[in-house]
Formats: sequence, C-alpha cells, structure tokens
Amino acid sequence: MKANANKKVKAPLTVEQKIKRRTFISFGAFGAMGLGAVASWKWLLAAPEETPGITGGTRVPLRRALNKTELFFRNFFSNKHLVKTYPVADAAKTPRVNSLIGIEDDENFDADDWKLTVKFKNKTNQYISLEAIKALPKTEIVYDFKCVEGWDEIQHWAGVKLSDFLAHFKLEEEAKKQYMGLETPNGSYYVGLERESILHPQTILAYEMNGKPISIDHGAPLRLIVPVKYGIKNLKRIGTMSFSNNRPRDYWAEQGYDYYSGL
Ligand SMILES: Nc1nc2c(c(=O)[nH]1)N[C@H]1C(S)=C(S)[C@@H](COP(=O)(O)O)O[C@H]1N2
Ligand SMILES: [Mo]
Repeated sequence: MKANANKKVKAPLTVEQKIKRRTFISFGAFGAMGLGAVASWKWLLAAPEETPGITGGTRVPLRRALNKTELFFRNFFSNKHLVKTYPVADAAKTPRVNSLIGIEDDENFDADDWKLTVKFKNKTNQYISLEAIKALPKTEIVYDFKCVEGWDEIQHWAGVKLSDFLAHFKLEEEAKKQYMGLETPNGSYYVGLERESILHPQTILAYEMNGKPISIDHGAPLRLIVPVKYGIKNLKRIGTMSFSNNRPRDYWAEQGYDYYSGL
C-alpha cells in the first residue's frame, strides 16, 4: 500500500480500450507470424537440392530444412571447437564392439594384403600401404566415443591426422571438394563426410587402439576416428576413399538417419 502512495494513479482502461489494445496486439502478432512463415518457406525452397536416394525418405521441404541445419553447423561450429579429451588411464580397457557391417567376412580378408585405395573421378586409383601411413607422425586421442544407439565410452586411439595424410599424399587439391566418401573393401558399409569434419584437427586415420594394432572387430587395419561425429560415421576397415562435391552414399543416411550426424 505504502509503496504505491507516491505513484501517479493511472485511470483504469475502459473495456473498449482494453479490447482495442488486445485486437491490435493479436493482429500484430498474427501478421508477424504470417511474414515469418512466408520467409521461412522461401528459405526452405532455396535450400540445396537433394540427390535422390542419398538420404532416407523425408519430404523434400523437411529434408531441405535438415540440409539447412547442416549448413548452419558446418559454417559456425565444425572446425572451431575441439572435443574434450581425457587422461589415458580413463580409457576403456576392453572397448565395446558395436556392429560389423562390411567386416564380417574375416576369412576372405587379408590385412597383410591390404592397401588403401584412393579413387579419382577419371577412374585412376592411388594405392597407399599401411607402412607408408605409419611412417607419418603419430597422433593420439582419448575421448568420449558416442553411438546414436545411446551408449558412450572413453576410448584411446592413435594414427595419423587425416589432414597430415592428405597433405603428405598430395591429396589437398582433391580434398577441396565438399565431401569425402569412405567404404569398406567389400563396399557393404559406407559413409560420407563433409570437408570441415575431415579437416578437423582431431580427425585421424587410426591404426592403434590402447597402444596396440586395432583388432579386426574394431576395424583393422585402418579405420576412421572422427570425434566431432557420432559412431556411425567412424567407418571401420577403410577400403576406398574418394572426394566429390555431391554427397557420397551413406549407409545410415539411406535408412533415414541424419546425414550430418554431428556432435
Ligand atoms: N565397417 C563398419 N564400420 C562401422 C560400423 C559397421 O557396422 N561397419 N558401425 C559403426 C557404428 S554404428 C559404431 S557405434 C562404431 C562402433 O565402433 P566399435 O565397434 O569399434 O566400438 O563403428 C562404426 N563403424
Ligand atoms: Mo553406432
């Protein structure tokens, strides 16, 4: 009561004034929403075209919206943040094995015979041995590996930084394309990754886990470790690598999972 004593007393609004004011506010809000809707619709329609079949059946505008979200994250985050790392002692001693698509046929796979195949548009190939990859500077990372299925685990990986690899094997020009595609030697599991995540300083081609050569189940002889992505993008047993400006095929995106799958 006292607090109000010094305040100027405003005449209460009449019913008519109240109605006028509300009408004004509602129409204003309604109008703004309308403009917003038109603007976002136009924005969606202007989103990048989708190559048919690359991502699982989402209606075109929605897929465009997802692609826009991807562009947003690509532009603002990807290369600028580092994933949190942990002391080696925190790493799981027997890391979980998740799924084995494209690497089940152990009998037919000879790790000693293995070479990484880099495929070019003109159908020529470059073959790179594990020895040549191991001769490059080694980087290690201990971080929290996350699977979209809901588990995560601190894991310890080592290998060559993908950006060092690209520089050493004169693939930097090729890697200026927007995407890199990786496939298992038999082509049953395959992923596409946008340029920013392959050049991310923590992305490695890994050949060691817990200080030992990677086991067959974890992706011997060479797998991708891309800490800015969910597990699905961390392809085990790399057979081929290629570069393109269109999105390469992606196993889980074809099943409707988010193509970007970033963290
Ligand atoms: N070749 C191949 N790579 C793959 C997969 C797969 O099925 N086949 N599964 C992915 C998924 S969903 C996850 S979570 C991780 C699991 O890796 P890990 O088995 O070494 O824990 O591998 C990824 N890479
Ligand atoms: Mo996963």
